Amino acid sequence: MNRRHFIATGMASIVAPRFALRPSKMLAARPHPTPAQLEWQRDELAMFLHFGVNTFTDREWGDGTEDPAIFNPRSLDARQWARTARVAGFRALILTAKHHDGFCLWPTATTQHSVAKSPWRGGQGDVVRELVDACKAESLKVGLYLSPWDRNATVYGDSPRYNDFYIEQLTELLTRYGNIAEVWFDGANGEGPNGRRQTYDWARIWGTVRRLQPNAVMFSDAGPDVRWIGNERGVAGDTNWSTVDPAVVPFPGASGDAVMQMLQHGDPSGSVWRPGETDVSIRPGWFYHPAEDARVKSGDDLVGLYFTSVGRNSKLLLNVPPTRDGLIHNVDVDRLTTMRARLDAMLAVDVATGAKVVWTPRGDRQAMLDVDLGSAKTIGIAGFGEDVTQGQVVSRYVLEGERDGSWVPLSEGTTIGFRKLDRFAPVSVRRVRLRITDAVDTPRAVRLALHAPS
Ligand code: FUL
Repeated sequence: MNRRHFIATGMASIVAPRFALRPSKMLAARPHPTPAQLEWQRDELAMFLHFGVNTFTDREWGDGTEDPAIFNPRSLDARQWARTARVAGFRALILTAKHHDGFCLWPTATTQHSVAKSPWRGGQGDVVRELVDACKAESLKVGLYLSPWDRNATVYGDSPRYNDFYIEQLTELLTRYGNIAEVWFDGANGEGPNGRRQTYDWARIWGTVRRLQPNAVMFSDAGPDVRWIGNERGVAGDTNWSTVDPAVVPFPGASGDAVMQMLQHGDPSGSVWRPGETDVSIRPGWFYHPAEDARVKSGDDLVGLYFTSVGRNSKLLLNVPPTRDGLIHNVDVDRLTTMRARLDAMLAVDVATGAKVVWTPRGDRQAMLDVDLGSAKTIGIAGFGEDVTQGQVVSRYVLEGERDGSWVPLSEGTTIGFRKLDRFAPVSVRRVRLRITDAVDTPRAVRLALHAPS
């Protein structure tokens, strides 16, 4: 099932609330998404592409001393990346335009450590341009990762000078290539070649992105638009609020238990809307290593990641690193195809379509959604969604099915947010009900979808 289908069927099956909700409650301004944040979440899946000199040195972190001549992806075909992504249901590609080694995949005026000094396309190549063109052809959005940590730049650690250098790189990327949907700021911040540490001017960096690409979302531990989910295993918090207290994670790379808690779970009383993005690699490493061809995650593993990210009010940013030839490896393509086929088989049919659905508010913090399927149906997966345009409020719920005249629990949980997916033991039921048993504000009608067991 794709996102539009979920929303369309879920919304269609909801009958108008039995009681009008009090307008004063509904207008209380809880934090809620900007149009760009909402679109980012609706997209559900983005593909991450870690590619650069590390692809050729077989390393995960380059030290900036690489000879640009090693970068020579003879068969590079960004269209193959984009096609693979689109067919598997991804809506955006995010490329490491520069990783920690400082090697730039576009011909920048800021450093010699770039594709312009490589034999690839006779030194005339531009991976960012090829990515942008391929995404346009396949109707995908483009995102760029520009590592703040730069192990090649001699000015790194001379904070004002490196901040100028970094802003110049950012400006090139944000003015030469049309619309950029997401700018990705990594939290890794080590020492530079001169042993000095850099103090980043985040206010200036974020301000530059806002000015040059006002519709882009910015990712980092500290947002400002979307936050890291706190691990690289592909697992969002089972309790996952899209609101955070910004003071707890003041800058990218901040550490400590409170930071990790905030990234993983958010905060129901947080003042800022900053939903979590879940990044994980299809392989053990972020970059391509031939030795990992036999360790690519299976289609079922990827389905599992979808449930622990998209299915927990997050977004999945799945890394699929191109090979030294500049292509996504066949094994990875195969696993993505399997993932898409399984997800479609599981979620494409909503047995609650056309069901009689009644939403009944119960006081200020509770509500009930009654669903009559008309006849007994076997279900094993449920999807829920709040109208997050008004904020996220549900903090506890239970889904029940009627069996022999009594209600039995099928699944229960805490937060719902934009989308929550639950899997449970298959059961044949005609009636189900979703009881919202607690919320941080008056809940609005929740979307519901029901699916056969996988
Ligand atoms: C980390 C980096 O150090 C890794 O190399 C990778 O880019 C990952 C997505 O973020 O912080």
